[in-house]
Amino acid sequence: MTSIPRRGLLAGAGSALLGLTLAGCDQIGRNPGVRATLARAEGLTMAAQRLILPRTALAREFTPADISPDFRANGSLRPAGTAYQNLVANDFADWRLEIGGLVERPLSLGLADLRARPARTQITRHDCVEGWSSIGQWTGARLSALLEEAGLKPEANYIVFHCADRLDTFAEGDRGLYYESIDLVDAFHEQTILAYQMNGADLPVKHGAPLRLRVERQLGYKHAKYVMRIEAVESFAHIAGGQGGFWEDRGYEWYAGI
Ligand SMILES: Nc1nc2c(c(=O)[nH]1)N[C@H]1C(S)=C(S)[C@@H](COP(=O)(O)O)O[C@H]1N2
Ligand SMILES: [Mo]
Repeated sequence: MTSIPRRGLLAGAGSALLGLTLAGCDQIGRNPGVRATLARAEGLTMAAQRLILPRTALAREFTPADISPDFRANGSLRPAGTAYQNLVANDFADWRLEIGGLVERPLSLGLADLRARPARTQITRHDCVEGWSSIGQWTGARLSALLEEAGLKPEANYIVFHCADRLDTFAEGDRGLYYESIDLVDAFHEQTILAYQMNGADLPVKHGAPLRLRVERQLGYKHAKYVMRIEAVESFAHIAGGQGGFWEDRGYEWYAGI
């Protein structure tokens, strides 16, 4: 097995051969959770490492002229139940995002708190497995900064997004609720944000208000809308159907790279 030092790989082969941005390298190099993931990957062959590192490359970004005049909405268009309707009625002033699980400092953040955190704006193409694409501009809090603030414990391998909507009204308990999960490579990706704005305005209800995930290197179903709670976990085997997401529990791939 050929294995090469992580630093050399990130600084040398990483940026030169794989086109990583320096910012992306720094981000990943600084984070303890990602360092741990990469440390585990040190035992992998160079071929296997090359499969992991290109995932830090950026998804294509577009110009304002490319924005779709009518971005499609899909899946849940408005969560049912009075709890969510009350949040909408009050312009989400009472809404809070909980960040917990395997973290040192659990967080509870309102929209004003999120707007005060490090942000990113990007114009990207959303690709749904059903065969349509739309281009939109998203502004949101960088997930990496929030996870650094909360402090991931070393055992954390995945970030789970728990949503407000029950997409399957026949499934029992948490099996009917929408949820998603990503690994730490995607969680610390430069373009992975929790968007509170779309095309320069507050995120509309049909697109996931008040907060939705943008994980630009993956297909549409990974982009959880109506995010209420974020949980760092070692494994997602104990959640709902155990496959890491609402659609994954129904046969979709967990890693939906594009
Ligand atoms: N909470 C939640 N998130 C979700 C869905 C959903 O039904 N509920 N649908 C997914 C699918 S399949 C797609 S294509 C996108 C659609 O996002 P949009 O409505 O903003 O186009 O959201 C994804 N995230
Ligand atoms: Mo989708």
